[in-house]
Amino acid sequence: MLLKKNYRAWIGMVCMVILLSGCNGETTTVVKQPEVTYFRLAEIHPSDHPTTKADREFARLVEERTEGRIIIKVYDSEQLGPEKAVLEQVQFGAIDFTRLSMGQVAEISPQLNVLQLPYIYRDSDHMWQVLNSDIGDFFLDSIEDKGLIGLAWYDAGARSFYNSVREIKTLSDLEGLKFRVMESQLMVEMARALGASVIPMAYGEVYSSIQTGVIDGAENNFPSYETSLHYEVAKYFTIDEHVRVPEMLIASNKILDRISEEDLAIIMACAEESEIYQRDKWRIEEKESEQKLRDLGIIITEIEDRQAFVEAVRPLYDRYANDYLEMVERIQNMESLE
Ligand code: GTR
Repeated sequence: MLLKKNYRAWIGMVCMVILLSGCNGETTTVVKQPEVTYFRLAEIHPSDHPTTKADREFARLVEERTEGRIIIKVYDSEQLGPEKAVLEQVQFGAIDFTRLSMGQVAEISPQLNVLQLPYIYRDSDHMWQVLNSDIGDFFLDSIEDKGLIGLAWYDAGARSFYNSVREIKTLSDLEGLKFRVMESQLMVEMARALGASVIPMAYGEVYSSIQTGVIDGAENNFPSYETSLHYEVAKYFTIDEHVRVPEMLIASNKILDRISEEDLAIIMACAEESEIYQRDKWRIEEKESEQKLRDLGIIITEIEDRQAFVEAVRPLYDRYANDYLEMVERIQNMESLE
């Protein structure tokens, strides 16, 4: 269809001036107010999370570039529900926009698992090199048959384990500990392959589940660990970086019933701009977050045997990317830009 390619299209006029001639021969000018279309964007993170800031920047750009004709209101902190339910509602069109972890979207579009295989990227620059290539475009467009419009990629750094019990230095330290993972089959199998016990659950339940001892810990990036306050109940953070899960800014294709192709093009351009904004913000705030956590006395441990982690999850490549093994090789061989 439409999408990425069309966004440089001409933007139509906003106001229509209708000249009416009165019976007495005088001319009256009536300015017809443009109609405003309101949309909702669902975000699970709180308002101080770097990704929520990028959602707001996206909404700001859309309002500015459509001269107020389209207003997107950002509902953060899971106000519109957990990610799994939000995804369903976006498919139905009950929610118009969302920013989701690709881990969630991969549950309905399993080809996306290729981009979240454990240790597939060497680092953040490598991941961005892939996301901004034809491979990234292919996967962003690949969710169209699920009623979704992939607008942009956002960064979510690398995910690592944290827990309330002990420092993790080697694979064997994970044994006997129970971790929450995202409601994603790949994430469940990945944590098991590393030797951990696993419970998939919604993000919003993690804090109390650690506090009450239902689980020993979870896994995430520094800004999420910090803004969710999970560090208050799980003070051992291990930098094992087992997976980088890109985030997706998504629209329901039901929005197409309410806006023109020209406005869709504007929205897509704003999404791309917000991607750059988010990536920059992420880079800065991820470091700030790590520093803040260190200052708070969180015990941050580097693993001793990264290669052992890499090898333990290797069998998942065949299970989750069997139809895409050539693409996986292309990804792995892609040079980082910086
Ligand atoms: C965060 C991600 C969220 C959500 C959360 C989780 O890093 O930004 O979209 O997936 O992790 O673990 O549920």
